[in-house]
Amino acid sequence: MNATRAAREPEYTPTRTDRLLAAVGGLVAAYVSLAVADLVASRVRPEAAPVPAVGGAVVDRTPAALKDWAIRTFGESDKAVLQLGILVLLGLLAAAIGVLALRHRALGAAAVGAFGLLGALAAVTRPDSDSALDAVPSLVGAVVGVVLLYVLTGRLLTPRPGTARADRRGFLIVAASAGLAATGAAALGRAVGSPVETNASASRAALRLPRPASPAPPMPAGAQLRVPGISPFLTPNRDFYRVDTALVVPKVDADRWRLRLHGSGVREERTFTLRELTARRVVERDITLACVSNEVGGPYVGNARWLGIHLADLLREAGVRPPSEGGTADQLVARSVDGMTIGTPVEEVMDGRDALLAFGMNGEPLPFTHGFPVRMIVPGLFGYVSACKWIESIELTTFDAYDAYWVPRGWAAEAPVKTQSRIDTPRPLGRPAAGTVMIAGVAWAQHRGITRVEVRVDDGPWRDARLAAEDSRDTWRQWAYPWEAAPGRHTLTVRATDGTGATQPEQRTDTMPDGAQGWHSVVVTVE
Ligand SMILES: Nc1nc2c(c(=O)[nH]1)N[C@H]1C(S)=C(S)[C@@H](COP(=O)(O)O)O[C@H]1N2
Ligand SMILES: [Mo]
Repeated sequence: MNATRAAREPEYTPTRTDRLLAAVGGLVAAYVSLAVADLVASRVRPEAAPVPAVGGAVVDRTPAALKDWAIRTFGESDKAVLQLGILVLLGLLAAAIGVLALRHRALGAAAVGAFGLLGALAAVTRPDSDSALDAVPSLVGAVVGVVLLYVLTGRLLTPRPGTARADRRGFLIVAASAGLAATGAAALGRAVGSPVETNASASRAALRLPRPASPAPPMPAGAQLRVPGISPFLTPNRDFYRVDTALVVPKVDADRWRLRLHGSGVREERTFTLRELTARRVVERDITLACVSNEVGGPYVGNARWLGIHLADLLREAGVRPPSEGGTADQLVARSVDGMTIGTPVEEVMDGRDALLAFGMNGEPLPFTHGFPVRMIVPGLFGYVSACKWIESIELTTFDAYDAYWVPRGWAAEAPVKTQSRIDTPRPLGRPAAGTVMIAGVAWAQHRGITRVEVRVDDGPWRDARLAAEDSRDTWRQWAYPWEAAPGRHTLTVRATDGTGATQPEQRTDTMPDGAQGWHSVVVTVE
């Protein structure tokens, strides 16, 4: 191999500076290649860009415990951290490939091509990919990267005329021009906007939410306590937690969106447009949604006013009956446009609770991050077994026949919410002044309701907190307790009792496999 190269290229020994430049060349080739791939993807399908595609493949293969750790450690930045990690790794490899290319030009360029193929492979094997065209962004990027690295390395392997040194100037000119061109093209692409995004945003802006035939029952005046620092009873959309596996938020064009209903017990497969759904009997309900990955005292819970239709009506019309009425399907599997699958018990969906196909959230169409155009919401079940965002199909099947996304990853197939209570104020390690200090927060046990909240200071007796008025048993309930605080360090603990009379157990458990339990406490120093 070396002999052939030596035969074709002049005898020449690269210096350390040349090797450093070669590493830079690898980085530039990778950068330009990714920028080009992103630009192409933004024209067709942003999800098919190489980094989100590879990232998605990594997410799907990440052990559940690691994913749970990532979400606990990085919170809602977990996706950014993952993509940053991929970029850093790619950068290191790209630099190494650049150096390799100096020894073997064709092999280095081929290595860049191999990464392009990896991106293409990841893109077409994503569950939401339905076309081989998803390989195109990575492939186009790869071709550009291969050619660029080959050209750049060529500059370092060619002595500048009349000297014995590499053509570093030529290298720098090519590298800088390619880098600038790619950056310019990417900026232009962003300025023009992606057609995918434009159509989706236009369809969302054009959506007029229907008036509910059954509005949310009037919220009792006392549902919202006036205590500074307590979570507001209704969580504004911008503050509502977000948990999902989507590295690129799906931007669905509502005009082209369809919901497919099929499976066991469905008389005849049906497809609905958004217009058909919003023209049905619309209901509005306040429902609290919680994530199974929420640790005791954690932030992954929110309460919103949802607008949608009763899913059970749609199912009954299609011929579906719950198992208790002899129906054959006990699991409803919702699939999303991004390939998520979420399995929900048919019995719960049809037992009369407000299981919704929702299109409105707090008075506006669902935000893209929360599932536009339509998502599911089922009071009393954790999000991962009920709240499919960007839903595109509903299949009636059985728990025996099908495991939804999180089940083979170690999470329970069925997961009703655990009763939880959280101290919002004072904050952990807070330093309130001595005197009357309001201890306050929220407690939730959706569909069972909260009947009692108790607070304990240090090892003292449990005292009843004042409960805010109940909006519905599907929503969380605020609570407050005026504490006569004496100076010093104190531990404040809370526990709630649900509508069945069960009090939260003291013992803390893991979020895995079906949701954390245990009492929340905070330590404060009264001054
Ligand atoms: N398509 C899709 N839907 C999804 C998820 C997801 O990863 N993809 N995550 C689920 C989980 S785990 C939760 S807790 C809720 C969170 O909904 P939110 O992001 O609107 O709060 O969405 C559920 N629906
Ligand atoms: Mo979740």
